[in-house]
Amino acid sequence: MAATTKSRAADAKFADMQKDTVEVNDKQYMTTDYGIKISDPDHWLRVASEKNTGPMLLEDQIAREKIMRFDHERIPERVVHARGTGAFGTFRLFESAADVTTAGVLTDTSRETPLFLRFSTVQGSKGSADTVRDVRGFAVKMYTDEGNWDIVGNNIPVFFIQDAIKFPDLIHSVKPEPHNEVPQGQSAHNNFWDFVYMHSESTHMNYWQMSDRAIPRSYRMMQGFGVNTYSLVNKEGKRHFVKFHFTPELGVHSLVWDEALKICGQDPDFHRKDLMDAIEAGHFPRWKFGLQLIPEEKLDDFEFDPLDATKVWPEELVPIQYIGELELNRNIDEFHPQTEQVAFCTSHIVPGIDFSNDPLLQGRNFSYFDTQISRLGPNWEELPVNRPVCPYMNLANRDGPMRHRITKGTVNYWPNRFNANPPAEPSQGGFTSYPEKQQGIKARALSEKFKEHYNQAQTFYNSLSEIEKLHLAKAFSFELDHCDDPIVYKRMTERIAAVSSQLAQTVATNVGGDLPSKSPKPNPGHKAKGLSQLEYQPKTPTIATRRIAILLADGFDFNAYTTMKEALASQGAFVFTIGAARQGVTAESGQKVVPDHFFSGMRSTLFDAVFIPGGKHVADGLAKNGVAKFWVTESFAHLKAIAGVNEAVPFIMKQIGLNEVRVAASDSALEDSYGVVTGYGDAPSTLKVGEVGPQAKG
Ligand code: HDE
Repeated sequence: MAATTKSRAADAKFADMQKDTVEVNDKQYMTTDYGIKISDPDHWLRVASEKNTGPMLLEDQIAREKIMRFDHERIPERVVHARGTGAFGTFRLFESAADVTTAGVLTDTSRETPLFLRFSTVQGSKGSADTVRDVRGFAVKMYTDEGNWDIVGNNIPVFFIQDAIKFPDLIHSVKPEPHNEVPQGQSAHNNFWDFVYMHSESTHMNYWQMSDRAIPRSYRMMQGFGVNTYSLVNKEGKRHFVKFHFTPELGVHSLVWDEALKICGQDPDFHRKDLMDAIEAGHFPRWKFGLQLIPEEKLDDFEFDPLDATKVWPEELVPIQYIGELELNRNIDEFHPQTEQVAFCTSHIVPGIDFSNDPLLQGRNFSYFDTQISRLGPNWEELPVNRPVCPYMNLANRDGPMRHRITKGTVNYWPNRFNANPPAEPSQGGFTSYPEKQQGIKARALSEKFKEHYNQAQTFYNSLSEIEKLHLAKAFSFELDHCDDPIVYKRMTERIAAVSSQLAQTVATNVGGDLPSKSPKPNPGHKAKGLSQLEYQPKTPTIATRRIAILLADGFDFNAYTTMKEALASQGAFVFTIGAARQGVTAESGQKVVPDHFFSGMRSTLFDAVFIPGGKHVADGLAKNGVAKFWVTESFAHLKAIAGVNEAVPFIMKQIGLNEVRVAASDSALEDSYGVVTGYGDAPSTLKVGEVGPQAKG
């Protein structure tokens, strides 16, 4: 019973999927898979001796179907990106890119293209936690009028390796170690850091991965990058190289590490639920879609090779041109046939788009199709979530296990005497490859510029704010502290010095590496645009979909509670009442409120902010409850916004260790107040940023 569907008349994919959708209801009798009605689903057929203790009969075809079906109900999990969640949505184009491509999806501004987007983590298995430190997958399947177009991207714009042949080694090194299958959901172990030390090309990616980008607050608050270089070809046959960008409307936000670690245990499905809840509530997440373009003849004009996936194209040199928008607006109805069976291929492009000689992309183009065959079988593209919305048919691509479609006719080859299923001319929309001139000898080699590995890592690090740098130092230290082989953590601190000797000193001190005396490569201090995530703030700040907790015990101020709750909910915030007991708590004025959760059931880590109304409940309840006190202390430690009125003010101050007015209200008040807002009188109008502490009374 899928209650979360948001139907959109324009969504051709939604209509298409309906053909294979059934509703569970109380009118349809239970049947076997071959259709007979079942009368007793609870007992296996047996020899009913006097006391019904006789043997079970293998003859029971109903029981056998059920058990054997169950025995085979898993498909192999993805070898990487096994843990994920997805949703349907729409792509809209605001500005035609007809000057650079013929692709309808990028030129026809009247279209709405349906899509499916799957987010994922990379390292952990299907049942691992959402908030681990990891790269996030950002895989988009657009069901365009000319066929499916997949952008199989990440939330980080660069990658660990330059050549696809190293991918199995990279993944083996980061996955749980072979002798003990440890650790799950993290790269903090010997093998990973051993491998990346041996690949200085990974350095740039390591910096991104150790930054706050790898612990996002929400899938809705991350960027998406195509990473690899594709081509766009226009109607004159001119080629531009292109990188694809998705920039979230909500800005880029992260958890703090301690919080991320705790959420792994407290709510391993945190990101899944966050996405579904937002879509369910009609707060559809949106990303601006942009292109970075390099004309073919300019490919050699850069000090780096634009086809090297360990490098970004600096925005100062190649600005992003935003031309469209991606919106997620419909939750899935069932996980397995949709999110689990969706399958992406980097090789799935539509006319007007082409590949490049990016050596990582070329390898990926082989790998994805191959892995889908192993995961889902050769007919994987027939599955409802994977099939195109445009007409499709290929006489020769047929048979194989689980073929679903029935193709009528007497021929299964081309050419045939009936001219059945003919190819299309380019003028009729047939795909043609860009006629790139190629000449060379066979060699296992990369271009000269691929050999430079540190410049962009330095620029990335230099461009971070102080707080981001601090987090990065802690992340490197955490990871290397989890390596117990000295050669691994000692060598890695040496490598860190190639980007920043100061950072290397900090990390080496923490983890016991050798203190590098000088950097193997001077850092000239270059900075660039678009690298610090603090640059990505929402245009219009919003609390919509932010989770806000209100703490209550017996004796709270009912008026302050309801006024604040309504004020927050009216702005689209998700407000939760957390109380001493789910039995109910009673206000000073006698009203009873049944909280959504009790203090230990739902921790501060799962919320963005906390409010405490005044009333006797503070002294009589909260101040006597260790978990309630810790709620406030922990919220403060995780940099959450905290608000309180009247009796709650001294209580909050005590838990966070502040007891004096910090600043008067000013532009920088919010920052200087540590995100604590307090007031006396009627909430919420009384709450003032920057008036921290009981002395602010007045
Ligand atoms: Fe993947 N990758 N990858 N990858 N990748 C897979 O395909 C591979 C790479 C990415 O939600 C697999 O369907 C090779 C870069 C995402 O279903 C597999 C190489 C980027 C997803 C595979 C790379 C990615 C995958 C496993 C190096 C960012 C999840 C299951 C040459 C741009 C898609 C599957 C989903 C999944 C191979 C490198 C992103 C094995 C060989 C770079 C988001 O085929």
